[in-house]
Amino acid sequence: QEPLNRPRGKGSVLFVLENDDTPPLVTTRIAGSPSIKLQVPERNDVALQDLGTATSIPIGSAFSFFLASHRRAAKDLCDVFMKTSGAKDLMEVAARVHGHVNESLFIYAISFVILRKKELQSVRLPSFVEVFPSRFVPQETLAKAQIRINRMDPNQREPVIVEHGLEFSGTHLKPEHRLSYWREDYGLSVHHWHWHLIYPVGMGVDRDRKGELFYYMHQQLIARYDLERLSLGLPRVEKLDNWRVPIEDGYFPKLTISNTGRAWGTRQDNTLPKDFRRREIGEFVDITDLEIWRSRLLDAIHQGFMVDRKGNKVPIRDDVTSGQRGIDILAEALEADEDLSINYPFYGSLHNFGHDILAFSHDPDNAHKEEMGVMGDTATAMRDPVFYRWHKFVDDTFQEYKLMQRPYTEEELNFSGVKIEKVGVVRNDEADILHTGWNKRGFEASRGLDFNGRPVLVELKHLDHEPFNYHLQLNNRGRTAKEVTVRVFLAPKFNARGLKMNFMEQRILWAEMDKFTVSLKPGGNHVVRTSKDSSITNPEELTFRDLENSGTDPASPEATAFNFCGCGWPQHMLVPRGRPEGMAFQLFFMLTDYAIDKVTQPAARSCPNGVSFCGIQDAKYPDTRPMGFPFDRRPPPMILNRPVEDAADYARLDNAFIHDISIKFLADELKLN
Ligand code: CUO
Repeated sequence: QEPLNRPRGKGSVLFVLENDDTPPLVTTRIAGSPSIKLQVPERNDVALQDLGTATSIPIGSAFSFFLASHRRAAKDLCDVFMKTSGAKDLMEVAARVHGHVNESLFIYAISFVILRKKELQSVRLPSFVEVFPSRFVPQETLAKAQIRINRMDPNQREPVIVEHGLEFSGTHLKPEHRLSYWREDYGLSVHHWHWHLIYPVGMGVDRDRKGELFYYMHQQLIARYDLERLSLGLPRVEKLDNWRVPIEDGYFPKLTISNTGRAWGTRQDNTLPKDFRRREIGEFVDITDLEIWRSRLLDAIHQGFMVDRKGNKVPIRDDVTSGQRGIDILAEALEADEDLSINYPFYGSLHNFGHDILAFSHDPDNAHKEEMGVMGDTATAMRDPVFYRWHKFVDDTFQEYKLMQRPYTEEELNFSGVKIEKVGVVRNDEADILHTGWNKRGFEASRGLDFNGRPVLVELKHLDHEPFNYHLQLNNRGRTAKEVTVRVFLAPKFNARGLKMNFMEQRILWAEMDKFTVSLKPGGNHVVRTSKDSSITNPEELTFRDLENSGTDPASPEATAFNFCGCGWPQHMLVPRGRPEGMAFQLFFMLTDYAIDKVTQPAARSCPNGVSFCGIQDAKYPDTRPMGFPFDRRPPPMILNRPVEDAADYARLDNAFIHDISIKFLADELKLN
């Protein structure tokens, strides 16, 4: 297919670039102004030599935020875009640059700038799936659509519909293939791309608790991966901490990088990681470097301090009354952000270079002129099984730090005066049994690729669940109203051997389900909360077709509110799969004092959801407790004078509660309304 640049459909694309061959850009309208269709403007004030290193990444090849040289290129292009004023100026400058820089870099930089410029708040980014359909749908499937179009009656205007899933890239011959539907879920990839877009490294972005959120969001991602593995009867993911032995599982993405058709690198089973020597990219790292950095980071963790560039000892602890928590300092050094790391030359760039070594293990020195594997790109990395093994290692290092922290005291865990009397989970009048099954969602491939100007719809299969409500019976024993934070977590009741887990085994499996604030009047309160409002999830992004079908003006506040916030766990992935016969899970509820949890700050531009994993745009993270509280630390030895053995022992406290549920996988298409 030829990449497309012309808009179709009525009124949905208001700013369009007409001159070249990269995907549809952005849909926008400045509030109140009529729609503007932009022809390529002559902008001689933007010279290509002003773009710095932005032109250094070849067109059609992969762009990796894990490579320092690519981050520099992104910074240079973002600087050019940031200097513009207003949507029209940005679009004109973008049009001038468009076609001269790498496509992925271009979309990254445009998205970066739109998210950060106040005057562009009404600009809508199209769904990433519709910008780069070739990153979500195999080349073969797209080619089939093209063949059908070629044979079709030219007068037929009905869209060609192609399906993708449920086998995804695997055959089910290997155990890891059974999880392909999860790893290759479009929503997870879109979330991960957006998360790294709003919390980038090396871009001079110093957001509140950025390092800590890097730890927490990825910790939760691994926990949820394990929930899915246990649902399928697979053991929990194993960390990749020996980089001198072959990696058992290969990965073959079958996707193309951009719309020019170049394929991602593949990795055979049992590939040995090798030193990274890519002269054309200008980056080199040895496995020995990774080992030295890991050793230095572990020294810091166990000694309780890091060493800054001047040789000063900087203590790292989570108990701080001001300044950064230790986890934040440690994570900036481990991820690593070259601007924010306490000592970049000394602690290196362990996590980023790990991605690179794994992304290039099939052709580390470019002998075969192969592209990087999907581990190199934040929009595709989650597809590869090795991603989870790598991030399990990263998380294990953070957990090593967390275990050095003192346990919370009973006083810190308790919140006297409030009591959880009873909880229940209700779905369609049935209590405490959740249902999962398959669903599908349509995206227009013909926005990002040209199928002779004909509409092509791809239907992507995905896991989903029937929505449900939490019912909480809460008692406020005080005389005045009390504001409380309700924290909800989910974990399997039994481990892979079918045994009940102790506190420490289950501790890192607790997946956050929700966190919200309620005001309790004195006495009894019945609180109902829908799963659709979860603090981790994002509503499904609107597609072009959704907008057209609903008759929504794409520039209307309803449309933009849903769309500038691409970050957030996909709503359809909130509930782990469970088992056909039902699988035992536990919900843990805890009430904490909102007066302590509250962050006082001016109202900010806020996304409707996804706050727990994504924070709030241009504002502080809205919870003062360490992320993951109360499961981020070891338990105290005793609660109410009895030893703590498992999570249920926390529920001895009036403000905590544990509740058993079952998750049933229906293995069928869900009937959702
Ligand atoms: Cu999100 Cu490694 O940080 O992929």
